[in-house]
Amino acid sequence: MDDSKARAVTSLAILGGTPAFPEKIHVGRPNVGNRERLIERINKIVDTRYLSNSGPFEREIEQRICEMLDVRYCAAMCNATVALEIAVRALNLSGEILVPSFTFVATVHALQWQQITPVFCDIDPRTHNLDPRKIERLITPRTSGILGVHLWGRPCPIDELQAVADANGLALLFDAAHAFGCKYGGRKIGGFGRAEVLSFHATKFINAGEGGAVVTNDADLAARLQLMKNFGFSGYDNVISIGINGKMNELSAAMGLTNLESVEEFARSNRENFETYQDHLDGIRGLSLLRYDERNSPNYQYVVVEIDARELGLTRDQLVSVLHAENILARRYFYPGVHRMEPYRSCYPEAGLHLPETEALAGRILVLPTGAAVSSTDIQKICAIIRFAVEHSRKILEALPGS
Ligand code: T4K
Repeated sequence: MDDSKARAVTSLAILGGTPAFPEKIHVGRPNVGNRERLIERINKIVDTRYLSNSGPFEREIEQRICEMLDVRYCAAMCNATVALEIAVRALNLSGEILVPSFTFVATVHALQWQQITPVFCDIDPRTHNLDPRKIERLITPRTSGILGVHLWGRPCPIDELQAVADANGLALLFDAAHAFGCKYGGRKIGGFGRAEVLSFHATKFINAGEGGAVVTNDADLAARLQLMKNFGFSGYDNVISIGINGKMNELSAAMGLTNLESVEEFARSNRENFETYQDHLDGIRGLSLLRYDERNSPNYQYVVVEIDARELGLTRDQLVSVLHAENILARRYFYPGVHRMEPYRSCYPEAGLHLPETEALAGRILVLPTGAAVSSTDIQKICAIIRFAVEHSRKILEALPGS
């Protein structure tokens, strides 16, 4: 793509050219650590025939997470969605919980699944996180908590949210699915609020294939979490509470432990990728790369750009079409906002009226491929395609069917 001047716009795959990448380039390609270490652990699992139910690796990963995040207790679970459900249940929350709509749908499903009404609060367009100035007016006598999401690993305004929670007697908890290893005010994410929920899904910074965890400094809560994730069993034949199957199996724990050993390497390669994007997208008017604050030790798992269609000459969705045709599977996370997905769209048809920033942002955001499996050369090629498409936006629009 260096020969952008000489190239004809019809060489773009969307206009009939050959895709720039023969294989699809994904946003969520998993980071995988040392293969030998993983196989060693898997061999151990097979040798001992201990596959699940408080196995040694599940226990070890809980301990390891506590050490790494400076928290007292960790309950490893099968995924973050179930972990969120168990957390709100163990905290005895009910009625209504304030939550952003600009998040992955699982954050909100976890509440609805527990028959708790999600009350959507708008975000601050600068941070993409809950806007604490908009929280208070949404509190009603039925409100029991606030569920903040550290979106893209950038921490919520935790102090402000905690102040609102304290003033109104609400539980504050966090969906920290994106924020493993990140900090707020010099402290690691994990120890804030009543509890924080981590995801170890394949696409996350640290993955266990599928996995999640609830971390907390509250000993009673931690005991309830351990009970609830294991059907309420307290020893053989002794069920002492409601529970579900939320356990992390040994294969997942083995994968998670192995990947935790590579946390620094993943952070480094994500950061290098981010910097390559930064260098090569620089100066494209109408496209701005979401910045991370180094003081918060970001994990750079998400490379997010915001599109101003008027300046760029292409809408976000037109750019997505250009990229997808080239086999670059950029994603529109978290379009169109949870309030516009079912069942929320039908249950709360008016919600959008109070979410102007969420609605606007959901139309502007694009997430680009990164992770250890995406090379610097790939990224340079992706950026060159974006630049080329933007330079030729008018011709692309003229040539596109229906224009
Ligand atoms: N809270 C927040 C804020 C979250 O973002 C999430 C999950 C959760 C809670 C719930 O956590 P978990 O219950 O999942 O632990 C993906 C992930 O499935 C989801 O975990 C994640 N957020 C969300 C942001 O992204 P999709 O629908 O985009 O998944 P999918 O299958 O399209 O995968 C994304 C890309 O990754 C694909 O283009 C292919 C690639 N990929 C995916 C997998 C699974 C691979 O290359 N290899 C793989 O193994 O939701």
